[in-house]
Amino acid sequence: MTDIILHHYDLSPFSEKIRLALGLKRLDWSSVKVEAVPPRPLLDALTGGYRRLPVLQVGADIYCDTEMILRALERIAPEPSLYPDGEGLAKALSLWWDRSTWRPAVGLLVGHIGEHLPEAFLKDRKDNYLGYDISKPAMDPLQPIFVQQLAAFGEWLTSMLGTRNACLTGDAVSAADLTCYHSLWLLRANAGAEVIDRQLNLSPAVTAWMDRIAALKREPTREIDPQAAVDAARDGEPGDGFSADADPSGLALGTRVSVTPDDNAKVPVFGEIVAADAQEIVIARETPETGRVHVHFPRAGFETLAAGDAA
Ligand SMILES: N[C@@H](CCC(=O)N[C@@H](CS)C(=O)NCC(=O)O)C(=O)O
Repeated sequence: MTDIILHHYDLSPFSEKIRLALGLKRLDWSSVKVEAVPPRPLLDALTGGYRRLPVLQVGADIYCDTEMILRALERIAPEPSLYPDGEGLAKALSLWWDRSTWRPAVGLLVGHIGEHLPEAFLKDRKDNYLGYDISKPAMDPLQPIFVQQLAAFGEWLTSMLGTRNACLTGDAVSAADLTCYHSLWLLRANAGAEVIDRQLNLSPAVTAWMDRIAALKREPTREIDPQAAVDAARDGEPGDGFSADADPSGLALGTRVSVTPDDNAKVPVFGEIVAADAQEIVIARETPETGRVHVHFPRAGFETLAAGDAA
């Protein structure tokens, strides 16, 4: 099989979610380390400008957003499944968690280590990603709110673990476990587990569950540079077998569209639809560096519109 390449950086919690999924499925993978602050010209050439991380690549197929990446990994290696209790609960829980915990988690993180964050990082996150100021002076007055929110959600995790035993949706690890773990991991990795566990009053059930999830992690098989990833795309033939022609809004294959996240980092990616259904859209793009690539996005959390001849 063509190499699985993950574009990521160490302290990216969304990337940690995928590193854990690769571990759960015991897949070998190649790592491309990306700068935490753009520009990232070679990654942009692959994605068409989608600016968030992680991004997964298999040859000339590029997968944006962790929801899409998990779907791709499930296609590559169906067992063990990321959805042992069905997709609906795990996906709904994941979307809620990612969206509800991101601001309090980032805010609390800044409360602990904000003085070490470079000016360029803060400016980029405000202007191009989150749209709000995450500097320490802006976040410090809000610390009580962040603790309140995360502590409330922490109790919900305890409740889920109490009724479902080992994991959040049942006995086996699902995508929901990897998602609900990742923002707590970010906080513990930066501020110390004891500090965070105490501050958020995390129960023994939650901390024991976190230890079980952490044990899944699998290191990459190799590090490669971004140019090697671009070469892999250029040498590859796009197409991973997903070929649906079932866009729920009636967009036809071949239509030129823009695909844009609906929450943050709202950079549109342009291309022609090559496959679509209610869960996934794939658009074709071509650049001299990469050749023809297929870029895959989830539908939930993204907006697709016909783009005419724009961009
Ligand atoms: N919904 C996205 C969110 C990804 C996300 O926000 N990732 C963070 C890093 S953990 C990011 O891209 N931050 C801005 C950046 O690194 O440029 C997903 O599930 O992949």
